[in-house]
Amino acid sequence: MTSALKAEASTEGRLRFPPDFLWGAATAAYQIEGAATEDERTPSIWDTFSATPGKVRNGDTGHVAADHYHRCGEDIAIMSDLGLKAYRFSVGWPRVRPAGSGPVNPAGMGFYDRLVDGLLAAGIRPVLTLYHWDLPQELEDAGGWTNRDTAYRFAEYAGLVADRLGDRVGLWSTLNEPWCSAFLGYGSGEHAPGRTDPAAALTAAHHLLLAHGLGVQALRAASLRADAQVSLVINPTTVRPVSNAPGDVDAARRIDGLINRIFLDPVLRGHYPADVQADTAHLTGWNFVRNGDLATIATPIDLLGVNYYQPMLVGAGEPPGPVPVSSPEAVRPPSAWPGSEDVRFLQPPGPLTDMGWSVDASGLRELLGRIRRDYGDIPLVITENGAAYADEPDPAGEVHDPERVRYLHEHLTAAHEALRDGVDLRGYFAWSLLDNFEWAYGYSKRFGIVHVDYTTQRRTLKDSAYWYRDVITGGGVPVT
Ligand code: IFM
Repeated sequence: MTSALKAEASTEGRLRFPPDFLWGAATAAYQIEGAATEDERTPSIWDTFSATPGKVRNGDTGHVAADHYHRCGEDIAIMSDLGLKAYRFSVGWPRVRPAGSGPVNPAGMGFYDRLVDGLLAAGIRPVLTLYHWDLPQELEDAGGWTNRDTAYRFAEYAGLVADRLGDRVGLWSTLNEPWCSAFLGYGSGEHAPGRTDPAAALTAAHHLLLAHGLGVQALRAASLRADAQVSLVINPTTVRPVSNAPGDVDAARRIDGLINRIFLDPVLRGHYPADVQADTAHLTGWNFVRNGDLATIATPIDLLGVNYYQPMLVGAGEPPGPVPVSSPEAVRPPSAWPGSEDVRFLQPPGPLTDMGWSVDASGLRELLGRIRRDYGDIPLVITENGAAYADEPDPAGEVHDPERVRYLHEHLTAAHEALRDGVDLRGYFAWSLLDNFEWAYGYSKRFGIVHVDYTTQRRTLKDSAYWYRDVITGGGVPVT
């Protein structure tokens, strides 16, 4: 039976999802673990970046974060209480292979070994991402993702983790959001390592893709479970032109190329989009692409992970009229978009989250449908979706977050619509399980469905966590 047929509205007023739908929540190593110098872990580019004055709000770092390294038992108990079927986490490369190459660090690997065993004991499926932005600093010192060699180091690391955890982890992702690693890390400099060179950003994007392809091959060569699935997680989005004027439509084409097709085309079709290469030809000759690379990058995957937060609205030139002014936090600086620096980013309609991101679930349904239409029936998982709001406990110690409940409700409804449209959607992961280190925003933004008091490390389930538990255990999303 197809997913579309299995997704039905129930008579009890709930949108029902397929019985084997993967209900989960996600985190990432640097954002929650802390213990940055323990057990032989060495610095990552995010340790260096966050220690650099002016790079992260309030000078925050991931040194302690949500102290998950020491509290993972408590956090698994919370997941269990929420009824989660799956937990998506990332492995810290500098923790398990401190210098980025060389021998495995038994203590660091031991942490993930215990985490995986703890999850399985609680009946929660581990979903492992190998790289969520914490490149070992030693590799950055050798050129980071602009150095082709980093892709080969990644593949070695992937094989080592798979050799150790492959008997128990069934769902693997190579990279999380390579767009951010490449274009925010090497283009706009908002993320580690903070470089601001558009050609370097494109070079990094290619080497990340190469790392993905080599990583898929290394995983398949390792002793994974027979039913293991391998995926890539990207952050594609729906890009809309502000009008049908040719300049605006062309701006949407260019941004769509740089955030969507630059990853989807090589991975799922085996070539780079010709228009993206033409748009950026004045910046780089693309001679970092070697014979055979695209075949490696297109090594088949079993699933595609989609992280969705908001759609984009773009135009060209001067505003044609009373177009709303972008929230300064809603869009990335032009330097994140090589070859499209003159594109105007506008505030899409809809309420805003605490990040200044617009709430528009129609963009999710449209995105999933578009991937299916343009790239075929590859199974999809929503590997991140969620919203930041300024939540704090009330005097009774409860955390009421009605905006997040509404956000999750609207986006899960859109996910259900996508299923009914025929999209082969296999799961949904709320971002995030816990409040955490939100990169350049430090601890100023709270994405968790579980509140973290960073002074006491006390965890408090927010209303959204109770709501999500009801969705998982109660048979679907309530129809309101
Ligand atoms: O916190 C991040 C996460 O690390 C990657 N995806 C987007 C989230 C919210 O910005």
